[in-house]
Amino acid sequence: MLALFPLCAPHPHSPSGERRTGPADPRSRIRALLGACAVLPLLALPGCAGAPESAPTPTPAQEPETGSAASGEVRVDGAWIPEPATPDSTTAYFTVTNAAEADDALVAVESPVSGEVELGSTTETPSGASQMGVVEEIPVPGGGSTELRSGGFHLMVNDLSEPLAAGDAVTLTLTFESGSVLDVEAPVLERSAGPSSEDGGAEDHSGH
Ligand SMILES: [Cu+2]
Repeated sequence: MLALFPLCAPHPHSPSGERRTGPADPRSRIRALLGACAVLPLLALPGCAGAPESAPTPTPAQEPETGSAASGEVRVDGAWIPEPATPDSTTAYFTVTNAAEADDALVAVESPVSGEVELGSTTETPSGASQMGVVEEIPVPGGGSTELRSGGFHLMVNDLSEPLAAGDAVTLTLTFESGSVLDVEAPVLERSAGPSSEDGGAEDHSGH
């Protein structure tokens, strides 16, 4: 074994890939085999080391892709729509930020896929039950922000003109009291994949 050991290192005179054409010498054959053994793991290593960077490994903790838009002092981030649980309606969630000093409010929303978008609010009654209703406006304080989420303010996207599925995107046109109007592209995500609710999902609005 000791006599063969030096042969394990790549042989300077026979680089890998070179094929010997001379008479079959059992020792050179052994050398070629051992050379291949020694070189192959070295070649494999860079591939292994590079794998974590190049391979797209989905991490569950990663926030999904959501929509953003800005107009004047108002901006919208984290816009998404849960995949509809019923064929004709769903909800929409996002966060509105108001950089102006004066208070503002979201007063109207339209979408090409919806016959009617309503502004909704879910509140908790003194007895602890949650109660949903339509509101005239969703206030956004000056220098502050308002999060539309499951269990709070939200949009009800009613009368869907086409079936929506995860992977689609919906344009929402938001009109504010200040006069700002902005279009935000809200992706449709699986209900459990949404970012803006504590339980990681969307509530059922079929009771509206
Ligand atoms: Cu609602």
